[in-house]
Amino acid sequence: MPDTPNITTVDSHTAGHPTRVVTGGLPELQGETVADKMDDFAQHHDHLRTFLLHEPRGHAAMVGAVLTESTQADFGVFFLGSYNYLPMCGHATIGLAVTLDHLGLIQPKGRDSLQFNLEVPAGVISVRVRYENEQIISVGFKNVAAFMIAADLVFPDIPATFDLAYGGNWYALIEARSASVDLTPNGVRHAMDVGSFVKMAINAHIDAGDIPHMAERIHSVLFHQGSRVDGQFINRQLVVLAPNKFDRSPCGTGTSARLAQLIEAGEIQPGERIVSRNILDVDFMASATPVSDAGDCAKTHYDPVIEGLAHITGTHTFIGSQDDPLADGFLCN
Ligand code: PYC
Repeated sequence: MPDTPNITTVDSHTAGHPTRVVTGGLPELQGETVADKMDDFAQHHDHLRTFLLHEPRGHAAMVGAVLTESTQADFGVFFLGSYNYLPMCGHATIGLAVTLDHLGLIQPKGRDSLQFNLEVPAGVISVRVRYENEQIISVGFKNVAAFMIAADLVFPDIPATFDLAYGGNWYALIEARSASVDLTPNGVRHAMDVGSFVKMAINAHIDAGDIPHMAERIHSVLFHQGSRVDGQFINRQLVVLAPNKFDRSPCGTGTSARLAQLIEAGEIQPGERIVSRNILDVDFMASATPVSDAGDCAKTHYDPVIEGLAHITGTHTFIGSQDDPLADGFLCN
């Protein structure tokens, strides 16, 4: 670890999942777009990702958000995962909005809502923050378009039928009971074992070219269970990202992919507002409508709107020292 300036962050959680927004101390990043800045960070400063997110300063599920300037939107941000970089992250977008408010970078000034645009590596999205008595009561964002790739895929080495969909990240979606996954805190260990095995197996099929229209590897496996209670569609879900990592929140990009799947399966109507619930019983509200002009793309695209809330958990000044043998961080699987 070279000499590290003090890096400051504001930390929050969105329905249980952490977001560490970097507010100062990073080297200047080169590049015109946020995606370029993310590439510059990945090429030249990746040790700062592991410094900030891995143990002993973080953990496998920690997500970082680097706030940048943007030439296309009010703010720019790219997302750091403990293993990778994310083109989009829903729970972290909600965490970022609450952090911008905490820092005074957005202010209600007597209004009951405000809106700003955010450039993320996957595109420009719009974010609406709602207030009551100057306190945030919800953060909604219109995500990048979501779409289905394929339904009802069956491969002999994969223990359940699955669908593939995009919602800002690439997902395999599996009905939880069909894979004997229990969507409760006690079911997490088993879900991570099944999910990480399935992710590896599907990516091997994608690498081998066995799945038409799918060139990208999937990021995550989403286990879901849908029901209607008094007419309200409740989508309970758990997203597995890695063998030691699951999304504690209902997952913004995962919920977006799930909305495309539900509409295409006729289980919900376009525009219908559903509950997307995590295993901790904390909810996002979500809906999606078909995109009026999806260009020449054969798949129907949907504009998802996801709403949730985050809470500030603290602020940090991280100090790196050259004689720390674990300055670059570590993770145990
Ligand atoms: O909320 O989109 C999301 C997300 C992706 C990875 C962790 N959270």
